[in-house]
Amino acid sequence: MKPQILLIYTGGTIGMIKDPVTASLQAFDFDSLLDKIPELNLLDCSIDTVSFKMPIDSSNINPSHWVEIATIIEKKYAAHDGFVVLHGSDTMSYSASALSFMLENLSKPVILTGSQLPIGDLRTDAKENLITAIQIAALQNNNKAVVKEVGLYFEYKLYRGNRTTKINADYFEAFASLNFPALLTSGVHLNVKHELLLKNYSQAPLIVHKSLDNNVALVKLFPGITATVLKSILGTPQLKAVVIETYGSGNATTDDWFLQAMEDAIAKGIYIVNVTQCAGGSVQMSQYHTGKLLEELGVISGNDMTTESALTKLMYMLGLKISRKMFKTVFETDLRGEIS
Ligand code: ASN
Repeated sequence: MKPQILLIYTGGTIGMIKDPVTASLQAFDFDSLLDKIPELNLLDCSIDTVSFKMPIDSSNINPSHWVEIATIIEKKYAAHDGFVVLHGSDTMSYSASALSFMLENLSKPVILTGSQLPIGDLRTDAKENLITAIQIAALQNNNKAVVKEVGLYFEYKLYRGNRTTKINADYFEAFASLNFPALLTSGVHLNVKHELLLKNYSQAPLIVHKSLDNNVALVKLFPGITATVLKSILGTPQLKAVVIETYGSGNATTDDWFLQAMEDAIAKGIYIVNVTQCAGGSVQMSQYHTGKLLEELGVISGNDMTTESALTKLMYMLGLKISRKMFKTVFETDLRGEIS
């Protein structure tokens, strides 16, 4: 039997057209999108489609949309062999990361893709991205899915979704996964790096976690950041966790006001996660004195996680209501291939 693939359309440039009056790009309906790619009929799989009622530019994505996508996957899980999520590129890495945590025991592919140019554009990158993403979602070995995780396919490469970051607003090669190699490259053949794929040997059923707590914040350090700015963020009502993008291998200023602000926040019960603002590499707080002080205060290490992954992992873990005693240990544990 041909693999049965579900295409979930959320919006993004891939399905946009130019507004004739304003010349800005706007989402349009999914059926018109499919009409633009008759090649889909040539693929060796059956394709079902479902679309957001109102397709959106991915800058408008929020956790409720992640719940919507995860719920569609949950409802259609038994009847389909793989899922392709068409998504705007701007926040695709956040959505891929969030979905990776929300979908526990995944044993089928969930591949996010989109494009930099609309599908109707003469030079579009949408067709290759979409067609290959569907082929990847349909890949099987002895009737079992080859990919059993949330991936992001863009410009000839499949990445682990929660390792990606959008790095370019113009180039077709819009994503990078600096701390983990591509899972598959597309050339004349699809070259799968089987040894890198998540294995999921357990026969456990899919668990879909839909409770996400977004009482989180992100602070990027820069030389000159003031105590007022930092304290105002840390004083946000209901704030439960903060990702701090530090320098290099997890270093920050050792000024008293900064360390005091960290200590006060932690004493109030706010979790502080340290990720590096470098595009690649890992936090190792014990390497320099300027990181060691943070470690001693109880700051959680984000290791080599992306900011997107750290933020969404926090939302997921806060939603799970993990105990204060266990939170640091669980956060620093690799749950879905997000940490090396
Ligand atoms: N603004 C668009 C989006 O993220 C960008 C894109 O899809 N290339 O929805």
